[in-house]
Amino acid sequence: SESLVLLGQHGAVRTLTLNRPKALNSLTQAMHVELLAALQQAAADPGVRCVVLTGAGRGFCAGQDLADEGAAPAAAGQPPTDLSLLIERCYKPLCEQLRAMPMPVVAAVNGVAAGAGANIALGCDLVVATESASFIQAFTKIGLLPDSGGTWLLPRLVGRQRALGLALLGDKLSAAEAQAMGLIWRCLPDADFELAVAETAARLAAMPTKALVATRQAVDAAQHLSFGESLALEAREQKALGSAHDYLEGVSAFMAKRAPAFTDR
Ligand code: T3D
Repeated sequence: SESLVLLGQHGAVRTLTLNRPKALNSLTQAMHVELLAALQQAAADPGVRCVVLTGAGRGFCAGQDLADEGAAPAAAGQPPTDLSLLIERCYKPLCEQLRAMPMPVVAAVNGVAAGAGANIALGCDLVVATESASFIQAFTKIGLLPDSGGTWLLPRLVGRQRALGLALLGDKLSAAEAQAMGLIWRCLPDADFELAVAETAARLAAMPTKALVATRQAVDAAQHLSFGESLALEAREQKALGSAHDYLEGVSAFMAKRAPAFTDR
């Protein structure tokens, strides 16, 4: 049977494509298994310096497949469905793996991103979306709260009021609106979306990977640190980066007015 997550490699860029287009790439347990394995494989591969997550067909990801085993609500008289099992088994490992990747992760949102699909995208390092894409915090429409990190990510990305506006009302947000409110990095024209994604990913892959990952980690850690503690964390990280090969390469290239060739990972 065909893979539920397609793997592509161009240079040091690994592309993972969610591949259940007929159901807008909504997530089944089988898909979770493949996606987590693909992320772990990319993390362990020294030839991968940037990961792109995208979707096949007209959608990015419509969140949990509501018909899949473990998600469908129990009929009256049946034992209740325990959604925390799916979260523990599937969503928590996925969301944690995404934030722990030892290289930058770009969400290339090619179409609608709904429910967990939206928040998985927002948990990536850079979110770019094609102009016909959209974001929907669909959870409350079916009686749930935003998961996959939504309650953590949304207020940090756009502030409490907009987070609640998005989460409570569950309206469809266009990619242009998402960019305007700072929910995503860029909304890009449909015509050259793939090319623009490839260029951004290739740029990230050519950059000093350890510095990029340390930057993400320090920005996230700062959410619960004082200013002084962040200064101390920056000093610790800078000490490590300053003794790595990529710093020597970066400064040498700058002095020699040539392009750097970063290799640390
Ligand atoms: O398990 C837990 O731990 C709980 C976890 C929850 C996390 C969540 O993600 S909850 C939120 C789940 N997602 C949703 O509620 C979104 C449901 N989908 C939609 O609202 C709409 O599909 C969209 C707004 C995303 C797109 O609308 P549209 O009109 O462009 O497409 P469509 O016709 O609705 O969907 C196309 C097909 O995909 C359709 O199948 P069909 O009729 O052609 O055979 C539709 O049923 C299927 N599909 C879309 N989303 C899901 C889905 N099938 C199963 N689960 C889905 N989430």
